[in-house]
Amino acid sequence: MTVRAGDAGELALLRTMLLIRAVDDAWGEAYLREEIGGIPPSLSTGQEAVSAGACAALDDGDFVFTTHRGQAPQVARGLDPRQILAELYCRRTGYNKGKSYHVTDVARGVIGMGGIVPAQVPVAGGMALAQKLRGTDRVSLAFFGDGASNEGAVHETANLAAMWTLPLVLVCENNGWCISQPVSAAVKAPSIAARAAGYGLPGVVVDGNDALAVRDAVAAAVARARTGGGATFVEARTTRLGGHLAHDRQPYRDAAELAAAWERCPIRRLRERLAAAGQLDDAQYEAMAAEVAREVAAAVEFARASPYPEPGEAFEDLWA
Ligand SMILES: Cc1ncc(C[n+]2csc(CCOP(=O)(O)OP(=O)(O)O)c2C)c(N)n1
Repeated sequence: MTVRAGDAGELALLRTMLLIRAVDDAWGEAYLREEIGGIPPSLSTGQEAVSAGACAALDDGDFVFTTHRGQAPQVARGLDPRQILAELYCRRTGYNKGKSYHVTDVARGVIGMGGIVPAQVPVAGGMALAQKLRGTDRVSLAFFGDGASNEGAVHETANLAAMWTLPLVLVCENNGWCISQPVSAAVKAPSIAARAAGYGLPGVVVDGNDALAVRDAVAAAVARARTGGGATFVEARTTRLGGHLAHDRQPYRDAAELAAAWERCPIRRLRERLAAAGQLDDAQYEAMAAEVAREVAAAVEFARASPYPEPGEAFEDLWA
């Protein structure tokens, strides 16, 4: 099977989700082994369908703006796991030459990753405005969390996107948690997407553990944006399975709730769906998973074998 990240078919979506999880696992394990330091990894375990589905709805040349949980969309956009992991290992062969921890690949439309909640959303709006003023048909997509959805920058961006009919897709990745605060303690309304009406935008709620449903909902929003219809607010409901960061053992979480959430694992779900449709048997799944594991193991070795940047390089590639 030769499916690659960036393809929109069902098998490709499954492989993308497996690759996202494997890259995340490799990063988290490297941190817990103290092989890499810095801020603990923010992983997307359980949320893979949101990035895989949403990015599958984009074309080459479109733009993606990611959160602190940025590895999933980077992988889904087809970035090279070797260069992603090299960046996370702070090596010179990484996407940002090992100097930033924040993966950027302008050629693939991945415009950095934001540690400041939700600073990437107005920047995505700015990119959408730039594309509109230049007369291109490129679409910008901003991911942000349920916690971020309560911040002013999201509201300001959504309002301007509506006023200026911007080619923007706002994807609220509602994983149920803002660190240790459940969304029910931060959002009174039954739906975050319902806020879209207040901006004059369409709002859509989609099952964020169903990669095909996410792909189709975002594809509709992308088509609307690309043809001059303006922005859409998509709320993809999923569940964070791991801790907020890799070292978080989630003592604040109910064991039964977490166990039930694992039952909804998006990878397992798509695998079972494809198996039921006769498109994937156990041997084919195992072969796909093994191939992904080999790719990520090789990426880890590539990162480990790569040199660190020289101290003086800290003063290169600066832009202000
Ligand atoms: C402006 C700002 N405030 C607080 C933080 C600390 N912080 C980092 S991640 C995070 C939680 C964000 O929750 P959510 O938007 O739901 O995204 P999730 O972590 O669930 O993916 C917070 C509060 C930050 N990075 N930036």
